[in-house]
Amino acid sequence: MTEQLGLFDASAPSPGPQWCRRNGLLVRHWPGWAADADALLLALREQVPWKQDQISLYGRTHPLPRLTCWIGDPGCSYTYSGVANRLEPWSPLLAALRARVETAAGCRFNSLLLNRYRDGRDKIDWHADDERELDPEAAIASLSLGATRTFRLRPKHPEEAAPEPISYELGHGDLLVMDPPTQQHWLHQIPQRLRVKQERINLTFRRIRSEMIRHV
Ligand SMILES: O=C(O)CCC(=O)C(=O)O
Ligand SMILES: [Mn+2]
Repeated sequence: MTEQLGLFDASAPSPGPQWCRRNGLLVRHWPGWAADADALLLALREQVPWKQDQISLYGRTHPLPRLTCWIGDPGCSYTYSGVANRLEPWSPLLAALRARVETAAGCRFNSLLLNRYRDGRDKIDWHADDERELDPEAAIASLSLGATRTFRLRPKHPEEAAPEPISYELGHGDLLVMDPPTQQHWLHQIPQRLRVKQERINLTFRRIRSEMIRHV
């Protein structure tokens, strides 16, 4: 309770994260990190140019089961699951949020993927954020707003690590940082939760490798 109170007092040091270490995995979790989570959720719902992409799987196209938006510094394009994302500029709100997340994570970011899960039917399947554009030396910092959803991690090669999956219930305002080399050894997902009727917005701050930034 004392930790919770500290969150709303700008002069108090913010509580440290809860750490999880396994073979090839390092995760830091700050429950309730964003004291302004309500205002952020309302603003992002309205301000972000959300779109629903189509992905190609085995020659057929399907709508992605969530809405997305890709934000970044100039030249920071990014492709995943065959989807080439349209680059949007940082809004003042998101630029300020990036600075706060960088301070907590201790890492610089040049891009941001936003996901909007309209309800518990929307999801993201098992994957790692290990695309060639991403800097493997950088953390991935994830801020959750809105409905609480389960976030699971499991090793890419279960024979090399503890087989039991790791699970977080990510709530409104939680910050979770996946440090290197987590993306090289572990996968993560947000499974469907049909009983969840509220929406959730998630922001993952990332770093595109400098040699992949297209200077125009
Ligand atoms: O919504 C989340 O918590 C995770 C999103 C994610 O893994 C991604 O966008 O790559
Ligand atoms: Mn991911």
